[in-house]
Amino acid sequence: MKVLLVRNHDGGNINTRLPESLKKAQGVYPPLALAYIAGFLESNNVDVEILDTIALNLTKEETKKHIAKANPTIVGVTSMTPTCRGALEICELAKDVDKNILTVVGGVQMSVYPNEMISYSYVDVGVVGDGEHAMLDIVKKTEASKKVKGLVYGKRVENLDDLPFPARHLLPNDKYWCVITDHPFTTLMTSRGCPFRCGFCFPHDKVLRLRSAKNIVDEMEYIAKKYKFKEIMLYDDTFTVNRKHAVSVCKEILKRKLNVKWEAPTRVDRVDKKLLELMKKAGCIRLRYGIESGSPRILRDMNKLITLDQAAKAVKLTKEIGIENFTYFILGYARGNERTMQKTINFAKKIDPDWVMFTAATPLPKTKLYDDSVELGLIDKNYWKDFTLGKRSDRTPYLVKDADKWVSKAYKTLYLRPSFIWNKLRKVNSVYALKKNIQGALGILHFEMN
Ligand code: B12
Repeated sequence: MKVLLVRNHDGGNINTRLPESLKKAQGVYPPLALAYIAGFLESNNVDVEILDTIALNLTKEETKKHIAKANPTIVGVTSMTPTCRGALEICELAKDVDKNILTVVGGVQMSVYPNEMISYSYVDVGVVGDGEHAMLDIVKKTEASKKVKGLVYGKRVENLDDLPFPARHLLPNDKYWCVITDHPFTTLMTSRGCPFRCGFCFPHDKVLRLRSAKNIVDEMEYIAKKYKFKEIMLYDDTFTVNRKHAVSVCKEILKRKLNVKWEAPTRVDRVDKKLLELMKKAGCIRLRYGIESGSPRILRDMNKLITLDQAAKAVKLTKEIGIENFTYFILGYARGNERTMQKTINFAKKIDPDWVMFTAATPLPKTKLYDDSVELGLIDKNYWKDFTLGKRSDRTPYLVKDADKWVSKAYKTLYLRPSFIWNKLRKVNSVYALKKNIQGALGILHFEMN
């Protein structure tokens, strides 16, 4: 019995708000969910393989050949809503290879449109929620010649320490790269879930589940020895959401004198001087902050629960302590206008971030932003359902006129400042870093929203 887990190309993710030129320049990140499921299956003696068609840059034909060669009994594929066409493509290909292959789809999209996804004849099973136990159950039933069909609700992993480490040995680790990290890098999660309710974000899991510091640092130590990654990118929603948790992880790294460089996403209202100093000592080199808007009114609409003052202070403090900052902003939010977009660009300029990402607002399904957009008549209430069912191929509209042009303007304003370019060039310390900087710069100069 062999299980093949696949992460496929977007499959015409027409809703990405990243311009093609920057999409190419930003990098390719590991599919951690599949590595978790694979690790769990392996620890239960299941033969498992991961196929990442994005990292390997495979065509549809090559992917089909790969599936045939792997000769799996089960093909499992991960899906988000905007990338569901790519996931469906894999199920179709698998059935083309051998109609007896059991196709299983999991991932966020299954919590959004479960019935629509399994309405496709080539999708046998849809897993809603955590995939580890669900996939093992499916394997066991299939082994026992029991038929599995339809929706399966994954048993929630309450204690994340019980999970084996993600099976990174099944990933093409060298193929992952990121425009801002050193190479090679990997990703790691210290928690799952997020108690906040930002209006633009899919409220996937409100309950925060934390791993113990020991378990996390065991994983860091293990991968530092085995793979020689130069950076670890934490995939948590907000690493410092629970201050005690962040402190305990840092202290454990320091106690073991582990020399690791890591970066993490967090919130501007969840850092303070002492914590930042400790994180810096423990190897934190970069913090990513979602600031999202320079307009207090839009921040309120977003339910972001931060102030501009907090944002400016957090970025300043992070710089003073010697940790790089990466800030995110959304332009063209519902009820926004030229003034709010200009305010956002001005604010970004004012805080002078080390790295910044601007995206045009995308009303993802089951978000407050989507409900607001429907209410304002900006988007059809069945848009995503119809998208999932393959009934429409137009992208979600910009919620404010010319939001794409504003994104282009914002990137150019921030990245093409002489002081910014000079600062980046000053820090270039390798041919690899120079190449990536040039790639990034070309992404901005050739900017075109697709
Ligand atoms: C890290 C991340 C990324 C990374 C890496 C993505 C990747 N492919 O691994 C990057 C930055 C590249 C990214 C990009 C995008 N992302 Co993203 N991302 C996340 C984030 C923060 C964590 C995902 C993660 O790895 N979680 C850890 C794993 C362990 O959990 P998990 O993914 O939920 O997986 C579990 C279950 O879902 C299930 N499962 C998952 N896959 C499978 C497969 C099978 C077979 C089975 C049985 C089960 C199963 O089992 C897993 C383990 O229990 C989430 C937010 C979040 N906290 O979930 C957003 C999130 C998933 N992203 C989102 C979006 C929209 C995108 C983009 C589409 C945005 C865009 N630019 O268009 C792109 C798509 C790019 C692409 N082609 O992959 C949305 C999805 C919303 C939706 N309705 O689908 C989320 C939920 C953010 C949000 N809250 O709105 N993303």
